[in-house]
Parts: sequence; structure tokens; C-alpha cells
Amino acid sequence: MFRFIHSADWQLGARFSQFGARASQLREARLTTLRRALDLARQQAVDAFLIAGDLFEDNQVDNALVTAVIDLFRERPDVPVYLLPGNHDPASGPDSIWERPAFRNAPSHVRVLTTAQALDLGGGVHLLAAPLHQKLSTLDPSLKLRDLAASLPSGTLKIGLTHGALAIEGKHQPNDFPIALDAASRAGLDYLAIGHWHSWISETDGGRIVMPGTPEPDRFDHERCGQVALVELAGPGVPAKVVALPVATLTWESLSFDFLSADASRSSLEHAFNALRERAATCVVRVTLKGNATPQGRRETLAWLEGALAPFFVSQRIDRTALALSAPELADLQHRHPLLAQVLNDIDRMEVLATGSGSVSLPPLGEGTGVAAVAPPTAPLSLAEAQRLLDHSRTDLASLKTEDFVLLRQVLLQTLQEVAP
Ligand SMILES: [Mn+2]
Repeated sequence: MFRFIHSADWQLGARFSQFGARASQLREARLTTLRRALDLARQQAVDAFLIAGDLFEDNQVDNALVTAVIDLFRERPDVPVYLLPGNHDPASGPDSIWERPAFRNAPSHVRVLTTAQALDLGGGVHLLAAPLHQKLSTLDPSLKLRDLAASLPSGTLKIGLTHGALAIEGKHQPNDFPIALDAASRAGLDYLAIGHWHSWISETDGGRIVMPGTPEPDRFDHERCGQVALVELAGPGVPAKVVALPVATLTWESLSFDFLSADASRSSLEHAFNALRERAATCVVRVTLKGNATPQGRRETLAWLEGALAPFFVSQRIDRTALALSAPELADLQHRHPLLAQVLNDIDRMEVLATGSGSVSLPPLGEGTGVAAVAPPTAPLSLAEAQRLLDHSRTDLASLKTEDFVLLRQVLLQTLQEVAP
């Protein structure tokens, strides 16, 4: 029985420059997560802690960070660490991070695998490593594992370690170290520990190839991350038992607010904030605002959001709000675009037919607007014409309410602004 933790893609030292003053706390969270994962490894009394590439963001990260990482390893001498250079931190020569004094003087239970090699871990277990030496390559790095495995006696437990994209048709770049989908069975490996993508994938090659994803989420749109793999290998040829252990410090939540339905947006955001309240101190929240708003409506919403977002560890507002057209601007737009004037007049007419009354989309012209009156539509819409137009969308004229027409005008004007700002 051989038990180990398989992790990858820590990208320690990631800049997070979009978060300004909070960036250092986001970087700090990743070290907290590494400490937690190493402590889990110790509790589980594993035989090894594998890092399948990209421990660091790049080869330029601060020496202080490198020292902090080595110290975490040093404090846990009972957790043997095997480190593989990935595409972010390739073993590219004298300037690579692995040549820094901190690594050259690292304790003996920390092994950096800068060359392709098969390590005898004792008890009939071999670790076969294929590190990366550059940032891009069209070559499958697992081919080296096949060569290494060929020289080992059969009947030994073989664990591969490399870094690259799974060569799934249409889902990888050709120069992103494409790893064949049968790389483990092709090389006769019992398990192939890889890293590179940030989401957990464990079904490839009959479960022999595992990509654990990043242990600490670093984006809003990544799923199945924040875990390391705890792997048990009972013996050669026996399927691996793989369990995902959650280790992440922070969660990332992306929410939105649409002025098109401001009330509904606000209540659904309030609901979401309440659901996150208990873990607000470890939550990175982003709210994207969109739609058309009056200056006052936008101000009020932003002020409310500022208070609502205050309890969160990090919050970000992306303001894609467009200012709603003022009455003179709308009149001017209709004046310059008779077709738009026609459509708005048809909407007004349809509202009258459906509800018996109507709001008028045209502002009063003349005084103050400085815009000449808009030409009247070619002909008012008749009841029969309105019904015929609605038949196409299987809509019953009598079912339409005033709010539907308000929304219809908003959608029309908002779409126009988005398509032709
Ligand atoms: Mn990578």
C-alpha cells in the first residue's frame, strides 16, 4: 500500500494586481492553504506529497516567498515532498527558481526533480518524473515516462509525474504540452499525477490519469477547484483509490445586478449576500452591474452595494452601467432615426390597444428640448394588425400589461445602446 497527496498549480506569488491593496492578502491565503494541505498530509501519515508542476507563479517570485515555502516544508520533516517544475516554473537553467540558494540548501526530505528520472522510493515503488524545461512545447512530456518505465522491472508500482494539457480534441492548444489520453496505460503506469488545468479531472485513462486542479481558486469562473487528491495504491495493476480533500482558504463568488430588473436584482443579491454571510471573511465577491440607469438610480445602487459588500474579504464592482437616455436625448435619437420613432409609436399604439391606456415614449417637444417634432408614423397600428403581429409569438394581446410595455421599451433602447453606442 502506497498513500500520497497529489497536488499541482499552486502558483504561489500570483500577482492579483486587479485587487490593488488586497493582493498581498490573496497571495498570503495561498500559503495558508499549502500549510493546511501539508498538515493534512501529516495527519494522514502519507508516504509522499507530490507537486505536479507550477508550485510558483513564475521563476521571478520574491526570495522571501521561496524561503517561506521551504520553511513550511522544513517544519514537517515527516512529509516527504517531491517537486516537479511546470510551465510556470520550468527548470530552464541557472535563472530558474530551483537554482536559488533556498532550494539548493533545502532539507533532504524535499526533492526537486529537475531532470527526467525514475526514483526508487523503496518497497517496490518507483516515482517517474518528466519535468518541464520551457514554457511551451508541442511534445507530449509523458513520452519520457514511457522510456523510463521500460527500464524498470515489471511487477513494481509505478507512479508518473508530469505537467501539461490533456490532449482532448478541441480543448487544448497544440503547444501546451499535450498529454495523450492513454499516457498512463501506454507507459504501464499505475497512476499518472499531472497538473496544469485548474479544475479537477479524474476519469481519464480509466482513472489512471488525475489532474487535481488548483488547491486555491484564483478566478471567478473556475469550477471543481480548491482540492488536493489523496491517493491510495494497493499494488501494481490495482485501480487507484482517489479522494478529493478540500483545502481552499477562499471562495470566489461572481454575482450580477441588472438595472433592467432592478428590484428583482436587488432582492436576489440580498439573498445571495445572506447565504454568504457566514463565510464573508473568506469570500472574494464580484458584482457586475449592467443595464441602463438614471444617474440617481445608479448612485443609490452603488451606495447600497458599498455597505452590503463591506463584510467580504475582498469585493470588486464591475460597472458596465450605461446612462439611461434623458428625454431630449431620446427625442433627438428618434428625430435622427425615423424607423426607431416608428417602432416606438407602434409600441405606444399596441399598449393603448392592450391596456386601454398608455404611457407615451415621446417626451413633450418644443420648449426646452431644442428638437423639432418627430414626424408622425406612417399610419397608426390597427387592432387587427397588432393581433397579426403578436400571432407570430403566440402572444395574446389581452394578456399584456403596462409593465410589459415599459420593459419592452427598456430592452429596445438598451439593446440599441449596446449594439450601436
Ligand atoms: Mn501549468
